[in-house]
Amino acid sequence: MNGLIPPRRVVLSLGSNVGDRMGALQGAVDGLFDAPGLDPVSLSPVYETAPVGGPEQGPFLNAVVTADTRMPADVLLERAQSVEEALGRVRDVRWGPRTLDVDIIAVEGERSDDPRLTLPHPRAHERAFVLRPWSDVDPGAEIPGRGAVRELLAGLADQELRRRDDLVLRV
Ligand code: GSY
Repeated sequence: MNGLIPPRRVVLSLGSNVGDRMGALQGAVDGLFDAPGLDPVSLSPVYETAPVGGPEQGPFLNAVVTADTRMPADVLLERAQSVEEALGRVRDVRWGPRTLDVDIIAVEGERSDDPRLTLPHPRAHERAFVLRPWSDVDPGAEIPGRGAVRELLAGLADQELRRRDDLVLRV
């Protein structure tokens, strides 16, 4: 061993429902991959989704990104948060409208109860806006302790989402 963490597959969820939503998602992709240490594997289609939880608010654009990295999960969290801040994220209301959310959904082989970064994400299994784009890019994906993403998604048919083929994210 050379002391390096071997590369691990990570899954990130992007969401925006304020201002230039597509600009925020593309800005997140640019910010995540501009710095070294995170190698893109796939970008999902973009979905227009009805808000889940929180106060009354406008529809989101959501997408999922998968990547490989040797970064420890806490360093990845710092990257995600600095991208949110760079895109002008203001955190006013819990579960309220936001210019950009970059959530770490899963880090291969890692489970954590740390409230700063719980892995896998504690609510991913009940959110179609995460599971649908994730299953597009990795149809065999599983959430440790929860089950197959495709099966979890089948139980969430009441959550509205519409694929936006006119909007395409690029690395
Ligand atoms: O945690 C992500 C922020 N968020 C979203 C979201 O991204 N999309 C939808 N559809 N609903 C949401 N509720 C919250 S909180």
